[in-house]
Amino acid sequence: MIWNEAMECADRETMRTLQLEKLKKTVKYEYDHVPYYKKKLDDAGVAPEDIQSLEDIGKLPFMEKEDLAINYPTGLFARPKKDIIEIHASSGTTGKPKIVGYTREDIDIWSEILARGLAMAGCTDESVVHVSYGYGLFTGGFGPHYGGQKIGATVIPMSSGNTEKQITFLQDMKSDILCCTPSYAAAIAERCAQKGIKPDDLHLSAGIFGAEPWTQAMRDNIEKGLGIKAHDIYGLSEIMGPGVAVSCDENAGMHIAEDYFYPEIIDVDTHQVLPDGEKGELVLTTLGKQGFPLIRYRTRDICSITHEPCACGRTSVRMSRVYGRTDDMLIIRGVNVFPSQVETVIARFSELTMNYKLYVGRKNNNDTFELGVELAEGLPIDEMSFIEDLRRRLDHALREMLGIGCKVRFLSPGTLPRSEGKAVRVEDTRSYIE
Ligand code: DLL
Repeated sequence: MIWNEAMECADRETMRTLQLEKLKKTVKYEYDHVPYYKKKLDDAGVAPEDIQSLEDIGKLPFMEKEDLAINYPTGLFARPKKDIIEIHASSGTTGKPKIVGYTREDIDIWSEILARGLAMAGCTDESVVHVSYGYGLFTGGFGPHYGGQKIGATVIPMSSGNTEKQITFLQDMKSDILCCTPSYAAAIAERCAQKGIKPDDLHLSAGIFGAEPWTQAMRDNIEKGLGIKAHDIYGLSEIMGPGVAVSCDENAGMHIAEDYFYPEIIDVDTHQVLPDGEKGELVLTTLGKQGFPLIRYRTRDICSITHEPCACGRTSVRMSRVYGRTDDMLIIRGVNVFPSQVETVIARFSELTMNYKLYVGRKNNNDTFELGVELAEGLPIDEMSFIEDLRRRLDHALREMLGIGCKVRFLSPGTLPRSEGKAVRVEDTRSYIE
């Protein structure tokens, strides 16, 4: 079901006209209400009146995580405290969290975009939405909570953790939509399998998974394990939280709620705006957000966008899956490595599970790079030749994908801790050694 046809299926000209109108307002609003932003524009020699077309957005300076840190905790809020009705936060680069504030209008926007996203997963007022993202300062819980309520569904605010209880609720409350991180969905599926609970014993039809990068292979795994259709949901606290973009049944990228968020893809080095289809860093501008608007915010997330209309009927711009973050990118012996590349290789081996961890360190001034990965159940692990052959094939595939070698350690099933929120896939000890 399409929740808001007027916005999700608008023709390009209508959308661009609306976006320009909202962009002009946003720039003027920030200029008038946030002294730091006024100074930033003045220093750049740009005035709000200089924005006469959508392309003029390129004249505006970028906002970055450092701008948030400088203005900690609420220096970038555009509204007085009495108008802010909710606060969330996520961890910041400098150790201080990034604090974000919402007015009532902002919560309405958040509810609206999540209603759109949940509707993409088939949610109606008959649905039971089981939310296993953490509730609290993290935005993962409250976003789908508000969206589900807006649709009129029954929302279960489970929060994360206590997998046994999660499964009991899923079964007894006949939940049909599950919201959590993909790694937690995989952990729930694994636990169900261990308990002999089959997908048909659950009532789930769809899941909305995000907050961390995941591969198509991981998606296949979860869909099979829980007997559902998996949707990808993207967002970040600074911009709103989850719901900035959600994938529909076509599984062909995530529809950005572009009447509220204007996307650009830039080249990380030159900062030039890239055309559709090219991978670069996603830069987002909020359109209409009141409490904490952000203009040209550098997300650090790497993806591409396309304006091609989708087979589902929606015309909204779509972003690809997130391939990684510029700051997640590991530089090992001078080579750029993303954990998602390793995951893609692992997925090709039926002998391996998706439970893995990368260990990066330094020895004798050389980077060390090791992969710990759990083996599937029931393999002839006592046979030397079996393990040797597996190691040889995996070494080769990793080297081909990454361009560098990676030492492999096979782990018994169940060795690595299961994540209930965002999975920690990398342990990089290099900075501590130096
Ligand atoms: O993770 C908001 C969220 C909650 C999104 C629940 C989706 C579902 P933060 O904690 O501020 O907010 O982290 C934002 O998480 O910049 C991305 O690097 C990453 N991220 C979020 N969604 C996805 C996704 C929430 N679908 C950061 N795929 C972002 C890949 C994602 N990475």
